[in-house]
Parts: sequence; C-alpha cells; structure tokens
Amino acid sequence: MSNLTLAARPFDYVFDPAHTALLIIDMQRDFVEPGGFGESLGNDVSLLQAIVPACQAVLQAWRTLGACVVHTREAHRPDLGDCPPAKRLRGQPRLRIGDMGPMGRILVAGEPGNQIIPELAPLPGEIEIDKPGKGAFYATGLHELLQQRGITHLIIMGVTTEVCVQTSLREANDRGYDCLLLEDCTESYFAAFKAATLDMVTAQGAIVGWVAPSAALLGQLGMPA
Ligand code: TIU
Repeated sequence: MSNLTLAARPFDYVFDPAHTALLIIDMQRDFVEPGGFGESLGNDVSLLQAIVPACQAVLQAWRTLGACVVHTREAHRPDLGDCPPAKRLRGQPRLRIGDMGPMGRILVAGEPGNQIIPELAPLPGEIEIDKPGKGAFYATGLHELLQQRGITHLIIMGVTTEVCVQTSLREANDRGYDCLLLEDCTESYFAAFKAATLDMVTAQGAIVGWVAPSAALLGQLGMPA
C-alpha cells in the first residue's frame, strides 16, 4: 500500500495502511452495557452505545483492507494479582473490581461482562490485549507486537475518551507512534471531558495526535460513510 492523506485537526494526517493499526480500546460490555464496571461507578452507560455503528463501519472497512486490527480489554486476572489495591479500593463504587455482578465478576478476564460487544467481536488473527491499567501499553506486550509488524501509525477508537483512550494515546505518542483519534468513534460519560480531550490532544501542533471524523477515513478508503 502507499500513503493516504486525511483531512484532520490540526493538519493533514498522512499514513500508509500497511504500517497502521486500528486500535480499538475497551469496547467491552463492562463499559457499554448496564451491570458492568462503568455503571458501578455511577455512570449512564447508554451514552456510549451511540458510537457503535460508526465503530462497526470503520472496523469493516479496515478488515476489507486486510490491515492490522488490535482490540483491548481492561481486564484483571481472576486472582486480581495484577490489580493494585489503590485501583480496587478507589472511591465508593456499587461493585468493586472482582466482585460478582450481573455480568459476572467485575473487570475480570473471561467473565461475560469482560467480552468485547458482539457488534465489534474480534476475528481470528486480530490482536487481543488484556490490559490491567488504563493505558494499552502498560504491562502488555503491545509495543513489541506492533514493532514486529512494522506499525508506525495508530488509528484509535473506543472508550472512554478521557480515561483509557487518552492514556493509551499518550503512551503511544511517547513510544513514537503517529496517532489519529476518530472523534465519532470515541465517547465519554462526560461530554465536556470528551471535548476537552479532543482539544488538548490536537493543540500545540498535534502535541499528542490528530483528530478526524470517521467519514474522512472512510472516504480515503473508498467506502461510503
Ligand atoms: N471509568 C472510565 O471512564 N473508564 C475506565 O475506567 N476505563 C476505560 O476508559 N476503559
């Protein structure tokens, strides 16, 4: 493949799909459906469901290209050995990480609530990362997997914008990736935090990365938005 140029904020984003991964952050039932971690923290999880169709369209287009897809889940081992007490004991959630909820144990790998939503379920051959932190690179082998595949650019979708998505963006930026966040394929429980994240990422000459609507990407890939 060769370079494509996409109209983005704060200026054009140039990428070669052969060296670009679609990174989908934590589109798991825990955050998008009632009864999971997101709701246990007091959030209205229905807000996040609005981005699912746009995420599906991008994933389908990216799969048609045959380019690299990465799915992450915020997930802990069943013994919670990878969940620091500072994370488990933070705040006053209705259910803590590891507690039994309506979709199984909260934020524990393999539980029903920890699965990626069916609309975006991984296919064989796509990379799946269980991450114990908010960032996709902390305590995972993600950087090494991407390096082995010659990936230099990341197109990012997922939830929530200012927590796991922004942390992953910053981790990726520090590791040398050029990152594009698709603004209609990411969502927060707090509209102001999403807006602030899009602004702070792109400020100061793309200090962390670029932002664009998914239609701009689909247009470049020759797909209808
Ligand atoms: N609470 C919240 O907004 N997010 C998280 O805890 N994890 C992710 O963003 N995936």
